[in-house]
Amino acid sequence: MKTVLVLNGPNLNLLGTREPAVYGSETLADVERICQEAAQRLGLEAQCRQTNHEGQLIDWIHEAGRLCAQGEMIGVVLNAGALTHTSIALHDAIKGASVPLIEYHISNVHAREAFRHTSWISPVARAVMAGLGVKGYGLAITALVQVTGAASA
Ligand code: CA2
Repeated sequence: MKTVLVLNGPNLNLLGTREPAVYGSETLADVERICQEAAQRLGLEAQCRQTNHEGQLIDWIHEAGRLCAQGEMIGVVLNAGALTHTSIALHDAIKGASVPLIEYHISNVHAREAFRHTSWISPVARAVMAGLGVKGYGLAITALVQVTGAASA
């Protein structure tokens, strides 16, 4: 069975503990359940990981590039948190790994502060989705299958 990698960056381990008006009351564990269910419906296995460290995200993206090249993984759903708005290193990693990637944000970043309107991920993402809450992770997995033409196996 092919896999899909779901990566969450800095502070997303705090989901459900603060700022419910912005991010909802669901936790990271709920996100992982949503991803597993969506992947299962599509004949995939979801691997969900969270880190507060930029370098760890970069290492995982490199690994995903190798697994995609081997046909074992269909791509990545990435919520890079605030690194979205700052990290040229993540931009370079995604470009270098040639990995199909959907950029996802729980909140509608374009309806928030101006500094959240810029993304270093968007230019190297296959698609960008935002503002659909935690259920959006499942929609992003479905979108990744559609844009990559990945058949379930
Ligand atoms: O909307 C999103 O998913 C974001 O990627 C979340 C990031 C933010 O910096 C981006 O602009 C948009 C922040 C993640 C922090 O998550 C928290 C969740 C609950 C409590 C505190 C932080």
